[in-house]
Amino acid sequence: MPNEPLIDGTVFRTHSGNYYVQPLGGGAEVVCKLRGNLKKELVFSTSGSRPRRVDSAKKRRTTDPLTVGDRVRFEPSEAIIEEILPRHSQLSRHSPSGRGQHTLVANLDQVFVVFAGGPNMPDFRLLDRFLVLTEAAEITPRLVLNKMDRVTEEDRAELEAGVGVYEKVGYSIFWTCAKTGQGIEELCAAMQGRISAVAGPSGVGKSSLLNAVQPGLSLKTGEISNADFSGRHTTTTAELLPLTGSGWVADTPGLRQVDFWEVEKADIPLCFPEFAPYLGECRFADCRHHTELSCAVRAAVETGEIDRRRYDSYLSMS
Ligand SMILES: Nc1nc2c(ncn2[C@@H]2O[C@H](COP(=O)(O)OP(=O)(O)OP(=O)(O)O)[C@@H](O)[C@H]2O)c(=O)[nH]1
Ligand SMILES: [Mg+2]
Ligand SMILES: [Zn+2]
Repeated sequence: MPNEPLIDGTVFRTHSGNYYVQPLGGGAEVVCKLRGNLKKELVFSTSGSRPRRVDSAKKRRTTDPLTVGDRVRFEPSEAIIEEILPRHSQLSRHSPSGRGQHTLVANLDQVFVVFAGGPNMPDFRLLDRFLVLTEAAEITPRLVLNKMDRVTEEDRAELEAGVGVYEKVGYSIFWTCAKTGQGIEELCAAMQGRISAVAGPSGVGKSSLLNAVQPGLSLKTGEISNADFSGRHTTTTAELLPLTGSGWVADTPGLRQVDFWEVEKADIPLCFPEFAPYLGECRFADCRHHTELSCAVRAAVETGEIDRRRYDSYLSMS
């Protein structure tokens, strides 16, 4: 029986059964343990109004009872977590054992998908995958074009046109340079009061950006972290880093597209926001928007309302 009122907090680090909790009302962090029987009864409640894809995601087995970003209630005198509050989102990848899912960060409000603007043109198809995977987890993606100092004059117009497509879709865009500080203030402001993560290919400057956003973090940069192209998963869990003012951010070096859960094919059209006005307008209710007759999505591609390259990305993953 708890002998003091429970306190709400956010788990920001986990380490061998210890959960570092920041009380919501402020004050010093508390290192908690999880009440033993909580481990077994972990079912995150669903609101009922959530789209189907969330419910199917929730049914999947989790290998970790509690992860960074989780909101908990703990009993302060004994530092025991008594309750875990429902998650509103979770960013997951296959568990290291290959069975079930491993949640990297819970309750993310947004993911900054980082790509390098130069010296090479970003791989827009890979970018689309990151966006779809973030959308599928119902987390707001934001797009960061880093290394703007490496963009050559002759590539600039093409880059701006390519990125303009995403702006038109409605994504917010950040043009940054971790070296010169370009765009860092805007990034800082967008992270205030929220739980964020950075994701993207290796070497694009995710850790460098966070070091610029929050001086003093001293995140390792330069070499490829978790050089792990053999297909083996590292067991490193993300940690939430506190931001000056308010908010948290997770640097997720191991996060690559292959680490994400497969998105169910039927959900992929929902992960392209610019398709939304046309879904339901197709002749066939089960239209996959490939070669079906009277497809409203394809018609919108023909008229240019949907960008053809984005549609090609859709075809490649659906
Ligand atoms: N010119 C230039 N170099 C940058 C910029 N941002 C980062 N870099 C360099 O790019 C390299 C990779 O940066 P990291 O921050 O380690 O990249 P990362 O995305 O965290 O990579 P992983 O942790 O492997 O996923 C480092 O040598 C950085 O110094 C930038 O805006 N401009
Ligand atoms: Mg890094
Ligand atoms: Zn269709």
